[in-house]
Amino acid sequence: MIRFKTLGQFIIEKQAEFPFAKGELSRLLRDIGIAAKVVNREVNKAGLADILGDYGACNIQGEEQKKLDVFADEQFIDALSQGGECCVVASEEHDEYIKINTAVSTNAKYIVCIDPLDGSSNIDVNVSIGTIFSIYRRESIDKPISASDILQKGINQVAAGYIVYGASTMMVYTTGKGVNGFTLDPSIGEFCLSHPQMTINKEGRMYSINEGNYVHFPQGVKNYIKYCQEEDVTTNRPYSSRYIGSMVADIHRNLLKGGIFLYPATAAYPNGKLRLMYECNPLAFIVEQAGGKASNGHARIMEINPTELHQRTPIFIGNKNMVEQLETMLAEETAGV
Ligand code: P6P
Repeated sequence: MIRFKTLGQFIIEKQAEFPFAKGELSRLLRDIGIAAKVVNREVNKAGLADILGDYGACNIQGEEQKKLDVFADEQFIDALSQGGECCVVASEEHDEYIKINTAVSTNAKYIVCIDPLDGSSNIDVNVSIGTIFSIYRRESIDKPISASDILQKGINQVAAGYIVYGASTMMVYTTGKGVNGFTLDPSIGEFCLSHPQMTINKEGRMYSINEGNYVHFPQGVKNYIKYCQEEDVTTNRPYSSRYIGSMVADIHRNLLKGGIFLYPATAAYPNGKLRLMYECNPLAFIVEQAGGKASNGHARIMEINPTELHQRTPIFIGNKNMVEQLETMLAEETAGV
């Protein structure tokens, strides 16, 4: 007897909340869950199989592709192509978006932006890594697919989620009606509902930032780091610094325990390092649905108007009060306070 509701059961149950749903989004989410299980199997044995080490090719980011990166990309694209509910996949691993030209997908109405394996530099040191996905509806099935179908603001997302391959493997997603987390039970090969209606812990006491870039941070960010480190019992400071270097793992921890994740502009990444379409927007959707906030320092992440597929943005995401404190300090810096 399975004690927990499986992902498949949950999706079908929730589908009823969408009166005009015909099951396409349900099937799309299930397709993603299937690919996640296949990727999870390979991630779990990465140290054994000959899939460690650099693949040799480089992606558009100029980052060497680890073999697991490429494997994960293939698995998600294959699952989405087979499923028939997705007409375009925009992946971190491909310079251009990919039109799914199978007979069943030509009229599919969903577009998936995906980072198949984020944090892949952590693979070889056995640190948690993740998949991040964002789902949009194409503008119209009556006209050929174009960039405007893909380059949509984050507020247009139909659904978003991540899979974190860690001590356990979890899939967390939202369709705009709250956030739910599913833990993979390897004994039955099913994602089971383990974290219903996730909300970000009200008392955020953790800040996540790569302080190695400190000298290049905007002064407002430096002021905020100092604020986090000051003694003040009335506001539970100093906070704790926690940084994994894998965005999904850092955000997942902050979602459960409360906290703020910061990736400002740096010398190496003057526009920020993290990508808007398949990292920041989906995680912003999830964190906002869990009661948090996601900003580029002065504007809502999900209101940013995309101009190119792999564009980057600074991101400050987590507890609303923590993000707003950071935004205040950035504004004071701009105003020369
Ligand atoms: P840094 C991983 O490479 C990644 O894209 C995110 O998962 C992570 O948050 C960030 O980069 C870490 O970047 O510069 O601190 O190593």
